[in-house]
Amino acid sequence: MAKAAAKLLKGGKNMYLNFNVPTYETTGKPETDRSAIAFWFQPAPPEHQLFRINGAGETILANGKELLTDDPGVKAEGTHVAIPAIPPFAENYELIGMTAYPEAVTIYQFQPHAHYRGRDFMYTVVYPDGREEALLSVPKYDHRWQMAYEPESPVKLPAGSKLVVTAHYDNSMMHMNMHDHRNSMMNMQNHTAEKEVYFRDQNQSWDEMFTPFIQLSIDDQNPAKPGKNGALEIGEVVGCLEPGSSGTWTLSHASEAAISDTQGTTSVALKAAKAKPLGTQRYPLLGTSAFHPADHQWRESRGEGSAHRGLEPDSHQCDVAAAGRGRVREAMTEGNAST
Ligand SMILES: [Cu+2]
Repeated sequence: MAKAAAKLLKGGKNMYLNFNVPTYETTGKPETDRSAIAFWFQPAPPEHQLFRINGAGETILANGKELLTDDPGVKAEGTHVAIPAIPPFAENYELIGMTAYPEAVTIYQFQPHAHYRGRDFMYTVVYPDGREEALLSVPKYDHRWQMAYEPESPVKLPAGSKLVVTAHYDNSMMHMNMHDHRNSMMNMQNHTAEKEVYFRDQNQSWDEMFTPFIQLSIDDQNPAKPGKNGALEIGEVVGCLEPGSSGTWTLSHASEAAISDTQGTTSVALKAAKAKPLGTQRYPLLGTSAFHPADHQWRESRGEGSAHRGLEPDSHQCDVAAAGRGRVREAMTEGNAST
């Protein structure tokens, strides 16, 4: 870990360690614990404080549809939304998470986290100029190894970047056989492909999680001088989703951007967006490739489902072909907040 950044360990009673490993499931018989822990203390105060966060959890889409923060249900651990259960035998349940970063940050480590059904993870950054870069691909995720991946050198995200993480879950017979979980009767009963798998709040390994963790520091944040300096705002616009050539998407007939204090979406906000008059702005949409808009039947199902975060199709109110009307929130930069 770079010496420029370090964790702050406060004294007092609030610190705890959470062991999240399969062997901590009860087996019904006495077991020996051989956990060990070590700390490396910094000889001098670091330049930056290190935080571990769900790096792409502000907006989450399940199988192409954005989850609203006021959807009914228990919020999945580490997220602001209730994630629908994985159906029995589902082989390719897809979750996409994203977070826009209004401030410049540096990423030191990636820790994709799911449970037994987790199959793969892909971390991608969308830079403010629209360039996309794959940061980490874990094609064969294995819950038994809780890997932390460190890039050769820390990854710098300029203010206005967006982190997009795609994960797939496999609840098929084949996948569950591949992972041999015969260490207890309880495990056998719970690790079967015939079950719906829930994203609970407090959960067990046979439940699921979607927490693409990262360890990051905020570039302008100096532990000696707390406070935000020059952060961008999150902007919200309403307009018509319009496909362009070569896979690009534009929000046309769009409103002026309004400042938003959240990246999540509520059903109330979507309703308000629908009632809002259209404008005359045009915004190129960045980072849409992660959503495979065509794969999510945007064109086929307009008027029924949502293919892009915060976009609620309503073709009657947009006079462009194959368009939907929607609401988009992005970190505003000169590049993507102007016409
Ligand atoms: Cu977990």
